[in-house]
Amino acid sequence: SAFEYAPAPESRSVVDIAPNYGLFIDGEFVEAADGKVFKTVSPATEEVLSEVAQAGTEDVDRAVKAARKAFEKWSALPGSERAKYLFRIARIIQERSRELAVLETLDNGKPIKETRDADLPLVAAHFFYYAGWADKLDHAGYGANPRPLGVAGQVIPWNFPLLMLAWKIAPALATGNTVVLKPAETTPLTALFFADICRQAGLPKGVVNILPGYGETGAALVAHPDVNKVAFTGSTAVGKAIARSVAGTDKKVTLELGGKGANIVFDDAPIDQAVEGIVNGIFFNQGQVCCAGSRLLVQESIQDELLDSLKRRLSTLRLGDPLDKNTDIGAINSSEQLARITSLVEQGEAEGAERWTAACDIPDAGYWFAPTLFTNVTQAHTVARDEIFGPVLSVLTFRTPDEAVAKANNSQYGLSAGIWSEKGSRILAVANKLRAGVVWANTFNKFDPTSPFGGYKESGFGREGGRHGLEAYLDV
Ligand code: TXE
Repeated sequence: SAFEYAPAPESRSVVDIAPNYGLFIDGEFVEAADGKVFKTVSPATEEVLSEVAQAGTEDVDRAVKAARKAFEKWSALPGSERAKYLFRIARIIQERSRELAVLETLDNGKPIKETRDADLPLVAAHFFYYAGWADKLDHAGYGANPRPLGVAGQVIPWNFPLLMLAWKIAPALATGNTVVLKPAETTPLTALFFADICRQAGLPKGVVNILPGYGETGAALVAHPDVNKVAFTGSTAVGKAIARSVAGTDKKVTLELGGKGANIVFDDAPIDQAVEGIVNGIFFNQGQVCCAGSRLLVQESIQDELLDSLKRRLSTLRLGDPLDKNTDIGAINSSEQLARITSLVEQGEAEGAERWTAACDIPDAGYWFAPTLFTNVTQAHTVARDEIFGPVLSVLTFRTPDEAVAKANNSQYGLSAGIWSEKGSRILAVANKLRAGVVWANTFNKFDPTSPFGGYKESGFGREGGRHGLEAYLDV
């Protein structure tokens, strides 16, 4: 390789690796220029997991410079060479997936069942998928020389820390860009573990840089004049602020923001299957999912039957220790997020929606919220409009397919929707009228690296995943 090869460090256990990471700049873990650190806690126990260096403006500058320098050589490598690094990273992720799953569950609070069976396999799949593209770009209809944009500044949230990193980093590297990524302040650990994987894979220094920090660090990264591409996943408010901050520049930007997905159940739907889909749609990852099916639209004639089955099913969900393999509902990621959920639920009650909450034992320490339903909900209710980002489902009814479509589309967001019906013709007709980036039929929250993902309206713009995800990182 044209680069200095960084030797692989000894493989270490999570216990050794959780504490006290530095920033990852130019292939090394380093202290912040001003020496600042912050603590990350387990949301399930409130115990401090580790102290992590906190990147300031000077560190952002250092990291962008490293990425810029690395860009010259990285972008000039043949795609087949970049592919080798990505395949190597994908394989190491698979080999170390147990450590990564445990660390993700510790830092985020989500059940180990999910990190093990959903997050980690998807993360590896994403790297394998984009590794496969790296040597085919010249032949994919982009013209003879599709060009990378340069340095990508990427800011990600805490709900799928490692998966959002994969969505951002894999296509950027495949297309020859270099990266400075800021993980969310409550979940920096797996991104830093990933930095170690980059070293283990011998990735050239400076191609990937990881800067833990708060919103100010993200804002400094987005505003840095030598960043060419901004990719953000997070709240709609911050997404709008980022759009404003890059508006006067030549930076390209993709935004993946909030959602209020409608899960539409018709009277001919297989009820048991629909109940599982509704549960998966809103209680997967405690509902902290941008494409969650947080609005249930049920055809009036089956409302009672469906809600009875749903409540019975919710009463069987096990809430508790996220590291227990039998746990269904883990901890809410932070005290701030718990406060946001609690306040929106109180508002729902105050506005007259009817609340039902599954009976379960809530641990003494940590941040928890029991599975909750609202019935008697109208479209004007806050719980039918605002993203709650918690295990809270708002139930509305409809009589005709047109009414279902109108209600589903009556949202500032347009990220996801689901349709449950035995009739293929009905599914296709309704799907075509929904203004949502993804529409699932007789399933929900299914992801695949080959599918583009992104929103309509205030859910953002641009697509990640699939062939479309490459275009966000190329000039053609
Ligand atoms: O988001 P923020 P928060 C929604 C969800 C949730 C709400 C608030 O409804 O309840 O947003 O969550 C970084 N410039 N989603 O406060 O602040 C921040 O450090 C640049 C939906 O956690 O948007 C973190 O890394 N970056 C969502 C990331 O942005 C800034 C996932 C997201 O945090 C910044 C998360 C700034 N000015 C929340 N301010 C989804 N689409 O999946 C903060 N950040």
